[in-house]
Amino acid sequence: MTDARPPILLLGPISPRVGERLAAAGFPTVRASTADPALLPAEAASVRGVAVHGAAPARLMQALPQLEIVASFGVGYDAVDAGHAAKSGIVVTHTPDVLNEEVADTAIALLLNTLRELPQAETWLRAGRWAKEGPYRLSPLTLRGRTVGLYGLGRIGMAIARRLEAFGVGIEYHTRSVRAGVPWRHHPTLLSLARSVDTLVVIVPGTAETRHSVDAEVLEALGATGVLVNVGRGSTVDEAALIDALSRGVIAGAGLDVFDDEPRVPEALIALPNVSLLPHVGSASVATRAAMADLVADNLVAWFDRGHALTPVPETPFARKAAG
Ligand code: A2R
Repeated sequence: MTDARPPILLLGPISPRVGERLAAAGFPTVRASTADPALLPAEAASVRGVAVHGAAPARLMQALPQLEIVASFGVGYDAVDAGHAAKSGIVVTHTPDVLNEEVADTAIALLLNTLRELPQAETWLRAGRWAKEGPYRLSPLTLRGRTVGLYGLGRIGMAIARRLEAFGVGIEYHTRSVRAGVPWRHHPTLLSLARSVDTLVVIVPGTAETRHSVDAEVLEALGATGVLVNVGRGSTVDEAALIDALSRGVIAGAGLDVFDDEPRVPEALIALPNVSLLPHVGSASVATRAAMADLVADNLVAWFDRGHALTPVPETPFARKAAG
């Protein structure tokens, strides 16, 4: 027999579909706009699950005495304190796999936009300049003849690599451990990868280890024709070093979907002509965001109905204790 449906806290700008799915399954929901414990609704005392898009710090978990599960929207969960959750016996879930192909599509689009200046060419047309002034300029950069280094070859990295194979470019990668069953050259360090390729695609999680790992030295190693694409986390790239490298021609260009302090993007980056910038839209289609919302809700339902989350993060591989 399952327990009476416990209240679930919907936190941050989470897809309305999560609340709809939970309500349809009989869970009462309460809302909070931020993780600030002082702003939690009175029902917080009885909340046993949280669905969150964004930050779930330790202080939030501490303010919810009955909390069993934090279901995070998105595959990256760097904003959720999974270490604290693990110590407290709280399971954290995320939404892997359902966004792999969408994010990989975005990565390829951003790579091509950066190299071929397609957004600028469209702006040229829309401004009437094609008719008045003639064709848009030839793009100095091309994907032809490039070797792409993947920094990260997990679920999404593999989906990007499969696409890149079809584009006929060289592929190499850096991860901490060699990935079995792939034909591409592994580099034991990011610097070795950057020295070997001219195009670096970042698709690693935002962790203490990856923080600012794409630094001045790595950018220098990419070289003057080098292009950086980041669809992982903004924290992985040292933004000040990147702006400096782009301004001085140390590398040729960058395509960024993620930033260090979203939604604030440095003016110095926006002012550069050799960048293509997107507002973190990697997984942002109606269909993929719906699949992610469904997985958030399904994790909560599975936890309270069957005692196992569907997609827990590695730090919290818990099963639910029997009630009572
Ligand atoms: O290092 P490994 O062998 O665990 O490979 C993982 C790699 N990775 C790293 N590579 C080098 N240095 C590190 N410190 C490091 N930490 C992790 O990143 C693996 O190849 C890849 C992560 O793959 P998945 O866990 O399957 O993540 P997924 O679903 O591909 O998403 C990647 C990230 C998310 O965490 C969000 O931040 C963003 O993409 O959406």
